Amino acid sequence: MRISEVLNSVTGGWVGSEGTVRLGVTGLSRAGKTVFITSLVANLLDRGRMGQLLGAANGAVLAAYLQPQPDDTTPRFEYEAHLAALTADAPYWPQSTRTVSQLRVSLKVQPTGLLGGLSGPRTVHLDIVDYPGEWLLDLGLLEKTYAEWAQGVLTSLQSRDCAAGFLGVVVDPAAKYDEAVAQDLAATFTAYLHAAKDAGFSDCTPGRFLLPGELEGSPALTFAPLAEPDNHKRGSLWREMERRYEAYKKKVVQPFFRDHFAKIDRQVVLIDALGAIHRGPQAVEDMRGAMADILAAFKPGKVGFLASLFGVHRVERILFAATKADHLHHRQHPRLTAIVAAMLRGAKDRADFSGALTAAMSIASLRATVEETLNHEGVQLDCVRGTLLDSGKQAAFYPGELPDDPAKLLGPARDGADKWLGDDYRIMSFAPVPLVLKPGEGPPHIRLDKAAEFLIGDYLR
Ligand SMILES: Nc1nc2c(ncn2[C@@H]2O[C@H](COP(=O)(O)OP(=O)(O)OP(=O)(O)O)[C@@H](O)[C@H]2O)c(=O)[nH]1
Ligand SMILES: [Mg+2]
Repeated sequence: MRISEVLNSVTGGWVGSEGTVRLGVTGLSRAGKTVFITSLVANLLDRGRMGQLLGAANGAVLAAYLQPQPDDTTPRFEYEAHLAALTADAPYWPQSTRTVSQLRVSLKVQPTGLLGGLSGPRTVHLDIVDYPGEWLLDLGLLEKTYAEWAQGVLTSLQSRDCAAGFLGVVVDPAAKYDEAVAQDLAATFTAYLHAAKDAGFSDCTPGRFLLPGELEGSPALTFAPLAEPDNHKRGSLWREMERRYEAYKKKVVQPFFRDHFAKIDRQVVLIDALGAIHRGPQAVEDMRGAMADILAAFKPGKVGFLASLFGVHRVERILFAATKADHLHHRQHPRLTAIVAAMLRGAKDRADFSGALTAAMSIASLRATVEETLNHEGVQLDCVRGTLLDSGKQAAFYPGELPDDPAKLLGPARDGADKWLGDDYRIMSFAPVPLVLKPGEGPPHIRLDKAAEFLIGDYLR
């Protein structure tokens, strides 16, 4: 541990007039992490649209600026490139990102309140860490042996159509290890994981099989679950698979937890709830499962276990934010939030969670639509209008009416329905709009300021 980390753990992040808060930003792929961080940072640098972030609204935040990040070996979040994409004359959404990255924003804060005036300004370093939600799901592997993991996976595969290819590969786990067989098994297992993810399943471990990055083809990513044979002698296929599974835990999962997860103070989990609602009840139910799995990573008991391994400290606040709320007229936002809040409650029950402060919200990191009410055959429809991503044409769009009572969606999802009764929920892909920003204004958003207030507001007063 470096001296600064020791000091941080003793002082809660404050050393003299400087403090550090680490904000983890995660979510499954395409949830909206990159757009969230880019817009958050732009709106912290220019705070004209951050009225709900108290420290920005009351002037306690005197200045904000980008600084070199503290971790020399973590890639920097490519803020400038992503912002350039979103603010180009013909704006476009940033590229998909595949690894962990980090950015430091430093804020100069003059504390307000009774005693605030007595102390001088202090500096809050906000270290934002972007990492794929898929990596969090690997946490469970640390507690499981290869035999336990393999048995769990093989059991869940039995009922999944997309597993037919992998289950069709017949090998004798007790046979002598053969690299060609190992590679074939790993390839068909990886193909299964991709198919399972596309079908909306969330329990797709090992997460790095889906996002291998520079580890592609390495032995730590060339294994698959095998039934435990009575006899697994040295040199058997089973033994080699076990060894690679342990290498995956040690060389891939542990470093992620030690270097990134272990240091997070505040966490936002972004979820594309509208996308899941559009895909149907099974996707919604699966999202609830994924939220429970993600929340389980922050369970006090689990954190205790990890702390004994890596010195993990407790995450104090977790926000579950439904992204892309600009696809809905604001009249429906409370309903979207209620659905996410109900999913969060379900996830909390399943994760047996009582730890950090949690909240649910609907946000749009970058607003790409305007609202419009149309009269359709005598009925008023609350629509959103934007530029369609495919055709570049302007269109007004009515996504359908979310129910008042979240149980009307979550009930059928839990009961295994395969489509919604009655209403259908549609979704459109909108392109970002060309922006004309006044001095001091960040990009337009919906409730990004409220999200920031929940996550870091207490540091900025
Ligand atoms: N309308 C709208 N679309 C959004 C918003 N945020 C994200 N999107 C859409 O969601 C897509 C994914 O957003 P990203 O921020 O790249 O998502 P990510 O989680 O970083 O995705 P990966 O890097 O692939 O894991 C974007 O390309 C947009 O199409 C938003 O605030 N409004
Ligand atoms: Mg990204």
